[in-house]
Amino acid sequence: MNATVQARAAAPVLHADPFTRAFMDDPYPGFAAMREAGPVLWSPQYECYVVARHDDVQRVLSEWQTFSSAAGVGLSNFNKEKPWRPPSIVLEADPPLHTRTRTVLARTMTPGIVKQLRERFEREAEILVDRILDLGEFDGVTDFGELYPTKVFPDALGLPQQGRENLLPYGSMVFNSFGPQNEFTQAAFANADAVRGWIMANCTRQALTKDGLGAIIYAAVDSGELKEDEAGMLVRSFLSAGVDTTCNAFGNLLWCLATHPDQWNKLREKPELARNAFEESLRYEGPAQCFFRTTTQETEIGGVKVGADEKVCAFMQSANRDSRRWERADEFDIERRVVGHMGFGTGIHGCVGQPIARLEGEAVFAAFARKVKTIELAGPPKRLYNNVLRAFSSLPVRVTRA
Ligand code: OVV
Repeated sequence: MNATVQARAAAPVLHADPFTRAFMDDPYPGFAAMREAGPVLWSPQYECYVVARHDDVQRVLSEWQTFSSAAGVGLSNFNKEKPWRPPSIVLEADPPLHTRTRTVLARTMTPGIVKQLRERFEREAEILVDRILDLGEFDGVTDFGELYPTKVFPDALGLPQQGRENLLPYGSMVFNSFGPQNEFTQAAFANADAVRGWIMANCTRQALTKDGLGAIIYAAVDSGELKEDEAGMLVRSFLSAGVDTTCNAFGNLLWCLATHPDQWNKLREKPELARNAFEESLRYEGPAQCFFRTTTQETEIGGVKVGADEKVCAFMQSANRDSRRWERADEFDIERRVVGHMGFGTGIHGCVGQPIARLEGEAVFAAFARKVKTIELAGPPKRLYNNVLRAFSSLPVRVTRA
């Protein structure tokens, strides 16, 4: 037995398959079992390590020197397998490349810019909530969760109106591709060429307006910080990471409110809790379940040896429910002190778009809290199966006006 094989054999075995419908229908018992089994597990099925406790997830996502992103942040190891698209120059990159690209992205999300966007985002939030109140009974995914982030964010970026229906299919391709090649990936890639073609064509300088966030990225070409094709790649990152995630976060929080009347009442009484309610929903039912890293050298996790060039899957959603870290981990509590959740990840790759995601969440759910009197499920929700995203495909909801 060589050292790698020996190390693998020393870790407790993960028997469950997290990338199945059965697991996704109710992942929490599976996550609890992972956390109980040890600080790090070995999945013989996927030939990767798995961490599921809060402290270990936090460490794997923070220690970028040991847990690299450059070989991809999905199961596929780019040192051994060809990526399906040119790797992201921010997500699938380590410093120093990551530092340079992230700096430019962060420039589009400053407090000053968020302040400028706020008025528009709040206006659109009112329109959205009025529309569902007119409907009375509506689908929390197609009439609510998907509508707002596919409008306000592309508008802010400066993306053309035409073809925006490609955004969610692209998100589905991107997030499924972080998992194994299975039925979900296959379905997501059914129309891949057309979707990818539209995305690439609309990341160019010519496609974008002169006054959006995209233009700020292209300004970094003019100042010599980026090459022209790198700017296009960073716009692609916005489109990959910024739409599907927020859509699903909205659906998930709506479900939380419809199924936790005590929390809904609290929010209705105090609409200023909207921001923290959104944050708590990212802990309790976060849209991004996991990301992978690749070890750059031999290391250990909780005393268990892990070899070099091994894939490690960090289950953020399990960290969010770890009772080692959270009191009443499985309770949805919109007044909870929720800092430290892993819904946005953490470390140098922690979500760069979180100021805009929070702005969207706060705008919509504050308007919701002010205008809605009652909310309840109007039928059984249906799950959307995605290797990395936790989401509904359908969420029948009934509301009445305040
Ligand atoms: C965080 C995230 C998710 C998906 C894609 C990307 C980033 C990207 O940079 O392409």
